[in-house]
This record gives sequence, structure tokens and C-alpha cells, in this order.
Amino acid sequence: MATESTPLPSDPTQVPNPAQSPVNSYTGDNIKILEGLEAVRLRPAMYIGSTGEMGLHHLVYEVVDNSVDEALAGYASKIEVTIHVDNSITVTDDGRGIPVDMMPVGNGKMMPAVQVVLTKLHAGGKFDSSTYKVSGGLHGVGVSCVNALSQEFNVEIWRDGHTWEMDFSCGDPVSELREAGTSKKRGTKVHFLPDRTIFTATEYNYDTLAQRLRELAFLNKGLEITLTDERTADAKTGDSKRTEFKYAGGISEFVKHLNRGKQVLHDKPITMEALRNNVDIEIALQYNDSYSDTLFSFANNINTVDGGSHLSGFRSALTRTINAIGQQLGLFKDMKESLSGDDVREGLVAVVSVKLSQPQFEGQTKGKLNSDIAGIVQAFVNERLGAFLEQNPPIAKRIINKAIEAARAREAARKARDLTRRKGALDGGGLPGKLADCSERNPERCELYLVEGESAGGTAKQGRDRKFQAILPLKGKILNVEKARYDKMLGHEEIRAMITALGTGIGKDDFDPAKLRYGKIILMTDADVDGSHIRTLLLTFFFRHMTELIKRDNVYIAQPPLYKIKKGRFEQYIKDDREFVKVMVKRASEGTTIRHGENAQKIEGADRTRFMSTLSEYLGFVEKVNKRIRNEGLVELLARAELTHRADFSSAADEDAIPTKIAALHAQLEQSAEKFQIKPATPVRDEEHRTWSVCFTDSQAATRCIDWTLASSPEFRQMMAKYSLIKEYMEPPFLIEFAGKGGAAQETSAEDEEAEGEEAKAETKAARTSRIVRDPVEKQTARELFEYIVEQGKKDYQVQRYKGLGEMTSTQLWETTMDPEKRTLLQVKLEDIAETETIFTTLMGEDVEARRKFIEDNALDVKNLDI
Ligand code: 0RA
Repeated sequence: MATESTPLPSDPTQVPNPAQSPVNSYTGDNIKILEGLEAVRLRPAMYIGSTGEMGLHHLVYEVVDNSVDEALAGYASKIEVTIHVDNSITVTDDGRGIPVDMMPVGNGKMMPAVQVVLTKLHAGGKFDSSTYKVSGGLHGVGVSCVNALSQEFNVEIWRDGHTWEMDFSCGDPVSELREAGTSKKRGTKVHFLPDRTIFTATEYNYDTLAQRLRELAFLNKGLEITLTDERTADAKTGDSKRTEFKYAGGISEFVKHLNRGKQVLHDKPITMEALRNNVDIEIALQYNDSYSDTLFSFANNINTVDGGSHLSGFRSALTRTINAIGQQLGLFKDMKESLSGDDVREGLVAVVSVKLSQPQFEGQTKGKLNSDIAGIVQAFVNERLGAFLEQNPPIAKRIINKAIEAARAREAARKARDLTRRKGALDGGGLPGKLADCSERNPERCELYLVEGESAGGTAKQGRDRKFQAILPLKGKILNVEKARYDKMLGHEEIRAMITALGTGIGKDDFDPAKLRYGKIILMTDADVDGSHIRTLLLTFFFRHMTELIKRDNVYIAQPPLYKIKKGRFEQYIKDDREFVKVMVKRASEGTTIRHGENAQKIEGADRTRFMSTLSEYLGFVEKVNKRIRNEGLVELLARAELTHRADFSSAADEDAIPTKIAALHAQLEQSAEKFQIKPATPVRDEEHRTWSVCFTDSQAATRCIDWTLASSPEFRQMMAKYSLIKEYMEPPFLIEFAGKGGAAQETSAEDEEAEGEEAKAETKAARTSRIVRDPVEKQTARELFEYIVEQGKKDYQVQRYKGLGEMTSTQLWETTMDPEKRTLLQVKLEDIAETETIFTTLMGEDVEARRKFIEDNALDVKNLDI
């Protein structure tokens, strides 16, 4: 899901091509520079596909692929991926560790191997070509590209009893390779922060990463991959969100996963695996009772979205084998024709994974396998699937009977469609009566709003810009296409109206995305359970029958505001919880004066606004740091101790002496031991990094440590950065004074004054008086100050959690949700068809129990289900 403002990709054609430069500047030096990482920074999109969301995530895959290579070669069994609060990433594996020994790099020069691996394009391959290199796949650029595109890149290597460290920035070394300590571990840790000047997207999406990592775990059975998100904490435990992926059953479990919540025709997936002609083939398949098919194919762990020879080999073998076995079993007695590919694939879920050396890919996204292995896969599947079905006649019969049924239904659907087509019901001839069309004729500029309910539809019709916005109100719940076959779907009025309005037609032979009458199709439903159900029904329809429109970025979700706040006649719409807190803080602090410290220093005007918003951010990071410390007062004390540099944790001159700041911190902990209910221990030295740390046991008898790992963590650094901005205001106690009306007015903005005028009239005299005489309130910590102020804000304003579109006037609907200048649209993307599949089948399929569980597990998300 992305916002509407699609970033402009950096245009590689803008960069001068050295090959076309005047001959005299075409020197060896030029070529050399362009072979290095500079080329990657000049044309990032060429190496990682894009500098938007996709490219950003690609950086992670690129590093992980290297770790997976270690696993494929038999050296690594565990990979840990962490998203930090600043959206930097750490990938740790227990492989051999990138080599650190010196190696020649030409001109008689020597360089540590790790530097070669991280600063030379494609250097990895030179070391080791015996295994399949997944990193030689999609873009095949290697970890050096990640380095080139990161403003910070740190590598830590454990190898032969030592810990090694080296730092880079934008691909250039900013330190020597240093031996940082001793360690018994083995492996590599890579930490990187994507270069903000290159990437237009900055935030990692947990689910996007989770899906790819899950996929990798399925494809490499036994490999353990964990994903941790330090940006969010569990509401109950305060722990980071974390998922572990490990599947002993490999792609067989993948197929089961895809079939979650579906009625299957046979209990266990049918699996086949072998090495044939140097191609490692793994296939798993299982039928369910639905009407759609789900086929995934991979070559060297890369999802070949456009299929290729491995998939076509599998498909032809499937059709051939099922027809042959059906004949053998005498199941085709009253059949005119043999079963088609579509027939035998109805209800099929299959994963085809091949691994081969030097795979050939084609297509713009390299999503298609070109290596000539169709024959190998086909022969293999004929043999194994044939044998399986022969040995398991009951399963064979169930599968084949389903395909026969599919063939009959297809015939019936063809008749139904011919009938509707003859009636002219589905082509653009007569547009549906309910549609309020727009006047613009260029489809690219047109928008179609699919609106829940006749009444909201009416509001939208009034509020829209009729030049380019069309409205189609939808009555009640539309048909669940997940549970209906084609002919039934075409009989449903709302769906027919939608197809007609869209103009594309429908079905394998008739659907033509080029005929789409609107560039944007915008689903606009209420922010309640019914609304999200209707949205899911609509998405199911697009997903199953007009996937191409989603792929072409035509489908969007409107975002009506979530809150309305009100004071007197003043009203404001607020889009989400984050903005809600922001507005509350701003509003509430406006009527107050804050004083702090022994001298009761005033914080006023713009300073106060800045202080409050930075404080809000600071407290957010305090919470994150506190996940490791579990005592907010202590974290506050840590912030004040200002332990920010590695040098604070180590004594340069004498490694065995306790560093000054560490000693001071230890003394402070001793002093506040009672207050915080902790027992500090004497500082100790960490051999792995040659730094010192202070540990303590808390009231829960847990041991926690303040060390360089903590201080160098992104959340700690972010916290310190915010702290330094508000340091001068942080001396307790805090006094909150409530200004009288006159006092407050001179500080409020013009926009507020207008509202205040109205609201002053509404307010009773008594209320105003009571306000003026309110006593100042004293708070001892910044947290208490902050929370008090937010509470005050909520008290002064009427807060309404906003539900239905119908609660808005047409003007409000236009201003908040439909005006292209102000609205935010979510774009519907097929980030991962596998996960989308599961969500749709779980929500829309037959299995009530699975659906109940899904909704329970995702209770918090269901109100705003992002798919
Ligand atoms: C080059 C050569 C070898 C391993 C690696 C690179 C390597 C790279 C990465 C990136 C992340 N984790 C990694 N683990 C290993 C071969 C090492 C040898 O021969 O000892």
C-alpha cells in the first residue's frame, strides 16, 4: 500500500553515457569509475529496480540473499533481520563470516577481502561458485550495491576467534578494518541506513519484508529466519513485534499455508523432489474445492511472476497426466472433449521451485525463467504424478471429478455470458442508471468512486467535481465472488453495474483493461466493520476477476477522516491517531504557560509549541529504549548522563581501567538504587567489543545492561538527538498555568481566533470565570507534563470518533476525502499475491472458524484492514 504521490524514479537516461562522450574524454579512468560503486549511486534504479518503496525493500533482500547463499552452501542455519526505529536494518547470520584476509587488488595493492566484497561490484562470485547463487538472480547486484546506497553501513564479522568491524558511508570506507575483540561466534552482521538523498521512500513495511522472508524460509527447508520490528511495541508486553519463520516441510508447508481455511480434496499435499540433469526440482500441490487456482513458481528462490519454462513444463504434464489417468479409470464416459488446462487447474494450489546454476531470466522485471528446462520438468512430473495417482485411486477420482465438473460449469458459464452479451448488458452501450458519470472523456483523468450505500452515494454526487469524478453507489453487500461461480456472479445486479461502468468487460476472452473508462477506481466505504467488509468484498472481486487493474495501479482506497474534534462552532477533521495527538498537544498547550526548573523559567509562544512536539517525539523514543530497561525513570537518568560515543564506553589509554563516564553512571545507579529498586553490579568489560558496561538487577530479578550495544542502537541515538533539542527545558518541576481568555488570545493563530470568537459566545460566563481562577498544576516529570496536557486538550474539545460517510455534509466529504489537493488515497497493490490469497480465502471463504480466528487475531487491524 502506498500513498498516491508516487515518487518520480530517478531517470537513468539523464546521466551522460560515457560511451557516447567525445572520444578524448573516454579514458581508462572513466571506465574504472563507472565500474565502481559510483555507477550505482548515479543510476540506482538500474541496479535495484527503483528508488521508491520496492528499491528500499530490495536492499534488505540483497543482504539476506547473501546469508541464504551461506545457508545453501551448508554453513548458515539462522538469519535475523531487524528493522530499527530509524528505519535502518540489521541482518545477522551464522555463516562463515565474510573473509577478512588481505588479498591483491591489482597494481601490487592489497586490501582486506571484506572491503573488496563490499566495494566492488559482483566481487562475491570470485570466491565461491560451487553453489547456486540466489544473489545472482533478480538484479544480481550483491551486497556492495547496498553499501553504495547506504549513508551508513557497518559490518561486524565473527571469524576464527575474532570480532572484526568496518564502517562505510555511501560505499566508501570511513574506517580501517579493525580487530574489535575476541569472539567464539561465527557469522556476519550487516547494519545499514538507506541513503535518504537517494530513496524517495524511507519507511519499511513489516508485512512486505515478512512475506519475502517467509517465502525464503518455505523455499529453503529448515532455515530459520526471524524478523523483528523495533519501531512498534506490543501493547501488552512492550516487546517488539517479532516473527520466526522455519519450516521443516519446505514448500509442502507453503502449499498448506496457501490452503489455510480452505476445504481440501486430499489431506496431504502431493510432493515430488529430485535432482534431474543438474536441476534441483521441488514441487508440491494440493487441490481445494474452490474455483480459482494459485500457482507459484520459483527459480533459485526468485519468484518468477511471469512463469517460464519450469512452470509450462509443470502445466503441460499436469493436463496430460490427469487426462491419461482419467481415461485409465474410465471416468470420461459421457465427455465430448478432453479436460483443458483450465479445467485441471480449478482449485489447484501448487508451488514449483527449481534450482539450477546460471539461470537465464527474461522480461523487464526478469520475472520469467528462460533456461530450457520445460522438458526436464515435464518428464519428471509425468512420471511422479502419474505414479502417485495410480497408487491413490480415491484421490485421483476426487481430483478428476472436480475437473470434469469444472468443464461442465465452464460450458454453462459460456452460455450464460453469450446470453448476457446478446442482451447487451455488459458492454458500454447502456451505462447503469445509478451511475453519475463525469464529463471528462479522457479516461486517464477520470475517477470512479464506488460508494457504500445510496445515502453516502447521494452526498458524494453533490460533493464531487463532476468534471472528472463519477459516482456509483452500491446497495448493501455486494456478492461474495469467492463463493460463487461465474454464471451466478454475472446475475448479480451491483456487479453488473460495476462491470458496465468500468467498461472493461469480463472473463478470460472478453476482459480488456485498455477499455477501462477511469484511470482511478476509488473504493469509498465507512470506517466501521460493515465498511471494511464491503471493501474486502470489492477487493475480492477486483483481485479474482480484474487483477490486471490492480497490477496497473488503477485501484485505490479513499481515506475518510477518523476523528472530528469540536469546540463551540469550531470543527476539525483528523485523519489518524498520530495527527490526533499532535493536534491535541497543540490545542491544549495553547491556553497555557509552562514553567520549568528551580527558577520557574517560562516556555512561551513558538518555543512552547516546538518544545511540546519535540517532547512528544522524545517520549516516543524513551518508550522504545525502555523496552530494554523497563524503568522509565532510569531511561531519563540515562538521557541526562549523555553517553553517546563509543569512547564513553572505553578507556583509550588503558583498556583495563573503568572509563570515567561509566564510573559516574555506576555511582549514580548506586545512589538511586532504592528509588528505582535496582541492584547495580560493578562495571564489567565486554571482550567482544572491548567496551565497558554497567549491569543491574531490577525488582523483577531481571538483569539489564547499559552498554555500547544499547547506546549505539538507533532508538537510543534518536532519543539522544531529540533530548539535545529540548535539554534546556527539561529541568523539573514543571508548572502549568492556565491563562485567562485575554492571555491566551494573543498567542493563538488567526485560524483559532475565528473559532474562539464563536466559541466564547457559546461558553457560559461561569465556565470562563472558573477557568481564570484555576490553580497552576505542578508535575515532576516530563512524561506527566505531557500526558496532563493531552488530557486537558481532550477535555476542552468534543472528540467524536468518526464512523459513517453519511455523517458528513457534501462539502465536508469533498474537502476531507475527495479533493485531490487534500485527500490521501491508498493504492491497492499486490505486494504479495500469496498473502493476499490467504487473506481473501480466510475472510471470504467457507471456513467460518478460520475467519472468526483471523478476525480475532487481527482485531485491532480489522477496522482498517489494509490489503
Ligand atoms: C564472500 C566469500 C565468502 C562468504 C561471503 C562473501 C559472505 C558474505 C555475506 C554477506 C552476508 N553474510 C555473508 N556471509 C558470507 C566465502 C567465505 C569463505 O570461503 O570462508
